Amino acid sequence: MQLVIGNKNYSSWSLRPWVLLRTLDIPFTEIRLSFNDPDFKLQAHQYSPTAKVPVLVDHDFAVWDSLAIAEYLAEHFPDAGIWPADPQARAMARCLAAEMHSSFSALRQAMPMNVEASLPGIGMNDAVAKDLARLVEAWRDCRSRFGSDGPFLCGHFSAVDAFFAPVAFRLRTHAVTLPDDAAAYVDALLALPAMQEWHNEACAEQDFVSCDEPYRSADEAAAAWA
Ligand SMILES: N[C@@H](CCC(=O)N[C@@H](CS)C(=O)NCC(=O)O)C(=O)O
Repeated sequence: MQLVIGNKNYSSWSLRPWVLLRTLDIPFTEIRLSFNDPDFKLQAHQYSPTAKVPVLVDHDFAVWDSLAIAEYLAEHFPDAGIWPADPQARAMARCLAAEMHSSFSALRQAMPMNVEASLPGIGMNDAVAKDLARLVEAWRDCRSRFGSDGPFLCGHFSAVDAFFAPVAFRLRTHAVTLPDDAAAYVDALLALPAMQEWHNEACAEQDFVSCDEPYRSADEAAAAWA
């Protein structure tokens, strides 16, 4: 299996299946495309009809949406723990992954993933605060009902945590202050070996994408990366 991804510094959608595969030890080959490459669209279109990343390629079959990738993996690796075993925990995990997939637009827009950057205080506004309040409530609710066996939303790491992995980087980059329980969950995500691997590779990329860097010039980013 191959996973086609974008820049590790910026591609929040790519991180979800990548951290899921890595953390659950499912072997795959990574194909990284650069958003800076003038041929990005052409290259991505070779794998997906949407010309977007991520794409999971299984022989000649493409799955081009992160939620569909999680479900495809769950069907092909039923013992890998992609979703929690308990039916109610599984249903809640799916609700939260779907909510992350379709909501939190203020947070996504104002605090985009930029792994290597430090932008404390930038991006906060009323709509973001509302998204954050919902995140804290959702995490607390899931952990209190299903999280007793470990630090993740349903105890053990599963797909729902992979869906919130980009949020952990966003919150760290923007130095968002959280209640203790939410901060502990973010710390657990950031401490995953796969997250540390992604972080190190993102910092090593040095592939500045100007439209994703509204607060810095290319020179400032180059200096930060040096
Ligand atoms: N629904 C898709 C969204 C994929 C998506 O928007 N990917 C972005 C990268 S993070 C992309 O490929 N952008 C490049 C473009 O639109 O040209 C998923 O869940 O995988």
